[in-house]
Amino acid sequence: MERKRALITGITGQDGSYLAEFLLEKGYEVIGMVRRTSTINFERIRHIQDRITLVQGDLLDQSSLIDILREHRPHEVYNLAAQSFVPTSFKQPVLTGEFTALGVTRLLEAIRLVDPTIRFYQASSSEMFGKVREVPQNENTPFHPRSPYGVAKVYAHWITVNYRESYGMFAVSGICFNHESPRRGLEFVTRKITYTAAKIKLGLAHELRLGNLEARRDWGYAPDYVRAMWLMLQQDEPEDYVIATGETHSVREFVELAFDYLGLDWKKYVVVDPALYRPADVDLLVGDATKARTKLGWAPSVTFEQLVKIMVDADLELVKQEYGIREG
Ligand code: NDP
Ligand code: GDR
Repeated sequence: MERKRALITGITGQDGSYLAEFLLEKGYEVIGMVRRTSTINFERIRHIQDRITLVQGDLLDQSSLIDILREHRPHEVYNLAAQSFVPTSFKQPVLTGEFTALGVTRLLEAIRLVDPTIRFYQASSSEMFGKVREVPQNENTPFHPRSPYGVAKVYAHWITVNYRESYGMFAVSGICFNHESPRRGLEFVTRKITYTAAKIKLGLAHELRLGNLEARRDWGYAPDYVRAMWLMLQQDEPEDYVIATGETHSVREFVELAFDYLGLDWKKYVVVDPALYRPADVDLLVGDATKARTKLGWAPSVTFEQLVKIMVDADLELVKQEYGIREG
């Protein structure tokens, strides 16, 4: 039987790297789309680089997408590429729209033109829910995004639905709530907390500057979420799914747990910096993943407490390596 081929955009990101590992284990041939950069940024995929094919392309460039699909003929496309950092979307709203919203139309158009039987996954986001309309949020909760990023994701979500309904394409969205790991970018709040707390523990930093401590998120473990992405593309019918743990915690709780685990009193180190507040924030996210549990048989495997510990442990090791600190 022909080996299945998958194209992953955003393979250099947190989710892209875990998804690539997951698909390799399933026996897939994995093609990863990367942008041309003057410095190589393959840290997250270096360990699997000899088992995947990397091709240059950009969501801003339509013909690069068409060429990649023509040449590699994937059976599945996972669109994980995006300008994914919410604060940057306030500073670069137009560029965020180009990547995160219109980029999806470019990719869907490329699929429609080259081979409309390709199965397509869109990385939708709980940021689309934004302002609280109901709790918990499920597939039918109305959207009210609170950032240019959230607005761009709503566009991307609906264009995916539209290509499914207009052209009968197998195009689905996973509405994923926040998911974290030791590979999370350092600017996102969880990783900023665990990395800085590890440095404080080792005497290499003395404060942690944060913005809104009261924001509440439904935080899961990234490897669990990439499994859900794959499951969505293996179904008979293309449908959208919420992926979440169903638990919500504040930024403050994350901080407390991480510092407690290291035996530190967080109040001595955390400084609230108004400059880190967003023009508009999302106050409360908690997802209802009943549909994914029932139809996909999906469930998260890591609790909030375990997630914090996994990330703190990994950052302690990393900081020791970075600073050449030996045990003992
Ligand atoms: P990351 O920020 O870690 O990775 C984003 C990826 O997109 C990187 O590989 C980046 O490449 C790539 N990229 C950005 N712009 C372009 C472009 N114009 N053309 C090609 N590639 C581009 O994100 P995550 O892995 O955390 O998230 C994956 C996706 O899921 C994103 O779309 C995100 O918005 C969405 N999402 C994430 C959630 C989460 O909690 N992690 C929750 C819900 C949705 P480069 O390395 O070159 O910058
Ligand atoms: P989010 O993640 O915006 O939910 O988007 P982030 O970790 O950036 O923020 C979560 C909450 O923490 C508050 N916060 C801070 N955030 C950051 N980054 N830095 C700080 O210093 C800080 N202090 C407090 C924020 O105000 C916010 O309320 C992530 C991204 O991965 C998106 O791409 C994805 O779609 C959503 O998760 C689901």
